[in-house]
Amino acid sequence: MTQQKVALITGITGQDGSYLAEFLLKKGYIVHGIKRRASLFNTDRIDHLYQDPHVENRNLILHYGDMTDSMNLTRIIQETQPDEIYNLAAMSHVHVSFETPEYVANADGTGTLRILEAVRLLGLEKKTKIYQASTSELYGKVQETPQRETTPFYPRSPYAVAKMYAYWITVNYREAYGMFACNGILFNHESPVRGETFVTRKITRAASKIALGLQDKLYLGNLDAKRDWGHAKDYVKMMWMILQTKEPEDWVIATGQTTTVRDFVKMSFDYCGITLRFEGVGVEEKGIIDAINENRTKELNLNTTHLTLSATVVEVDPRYFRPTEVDLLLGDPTKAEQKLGWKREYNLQNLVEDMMASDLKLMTKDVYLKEGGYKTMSYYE
Ligand code: NDP
Ligand code: GDR
Repeated sequence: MTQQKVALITGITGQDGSYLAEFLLKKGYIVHGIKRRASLFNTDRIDHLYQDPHVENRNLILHYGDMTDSMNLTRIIQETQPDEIYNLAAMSHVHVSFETPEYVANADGTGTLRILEAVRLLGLEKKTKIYQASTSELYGKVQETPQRETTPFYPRSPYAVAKMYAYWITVNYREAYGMFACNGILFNHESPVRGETFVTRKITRAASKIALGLQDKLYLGNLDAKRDWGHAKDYVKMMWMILQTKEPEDWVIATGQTTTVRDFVKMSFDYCGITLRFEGVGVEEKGIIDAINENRTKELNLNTTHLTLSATVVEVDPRYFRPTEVDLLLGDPTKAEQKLGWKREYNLQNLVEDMMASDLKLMTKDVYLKEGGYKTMSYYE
């Protein structure tokens, strides 16, 4: 009988961590995950995978930990003796990283060093393979498009600079100590469980709420930014494939298509039967309702009677502009497709549909609560 493989996922409570945990459990892995202590439950995304700690032979085991605590990380790695580590934990919000630059350097940059060094100190260099969650943000200011493994980096945020350190320390440990350590340079990937403050989820939640009569307007920043958006489900599969190769290498994972934030907004509202026209430039720009497709709104059971033609539902708010922006990301996944046979299941239209269907379902619950006379109450009332 072959022994069950053991994986350790940092950032298991995040978007990618939850999809990856599910994927690895289906493959028969024992999955250990590191979660942070929080004052409220923070395991929503993996609750469906949860196994009662009182039951024996569990395949999913959670450990308290933090990327800023090397003793904790070393102990967990020693106890779990993983065959594969997926280092996904990070403060991953680019805009927030301008507010917390030192913390980001510590958690996202030095945190990666802590993992690599723990594996080395524990003498696990030849056993444990390491996947590092690198990012298309490394390309930052456009040097070349499409961006591929050989494109020079030009990071544009404290987040990207910290991730650049993490990228190179991963390469360095591979070259210096012969470790199987790889970077997946992943372009933006989204899903129904994407964090609510990333632009795609902010848009799909707001479009759903507006169509259901729960919200009037959506405020956004730079509508001209272009991103290469894929589906997280397709991307976590690739993380696993990267660690199954013979030689450790770095890989770009992308769709090869780029779209503006503005077009993502249009596609999301379109899903609800609402056609948007954009008028004005820069901070004056507004998304105005042009037409409502009655058939579509009926089919989706939407309450669009509150929307009038010519109402403004999207406005630009400069508070969401970044001190330095990444204008254009467009990846070239040729290496991954040709050498690993990676194929995506989702295109952008499928991604928008998946996110919108899920958010409409979620927000419909709020409509029922509102209609039932439920009011939000403070704990202290
Ligand atoms: P999320 O923000 O959804 O998840 C991040 C995870 O890291 C959460 O589990 C979070 O815990 C955890 N975390 C944050 N700080 C710490 C810390 N100090 N110690 C321990 N855990 C911590 O990110 P994604 O799932 O979207 O991304 C996964 C990784 O991939 C990240 O490293 C991100 O930078 C990178 N990446 C993401 C891309 C994307 O488009 N999604 C593209 C390219 C790279 P908690 O739940 O408690 O907050
Ligand atoms: P990004 O994702 O910065 O690319 O990082 P995000 O969704 O935050 O922004 C994408 C683009 O949309 C513009 N934008 C807005 N962004 C947010 N969050 N909120 C807004 O209101 C808004 N309006 C416009 C942004 O300026 C930007 O150009 C994500 C994260 O997952 C990183 O961890 C990961 O490394 C990269 O993707 C690849």
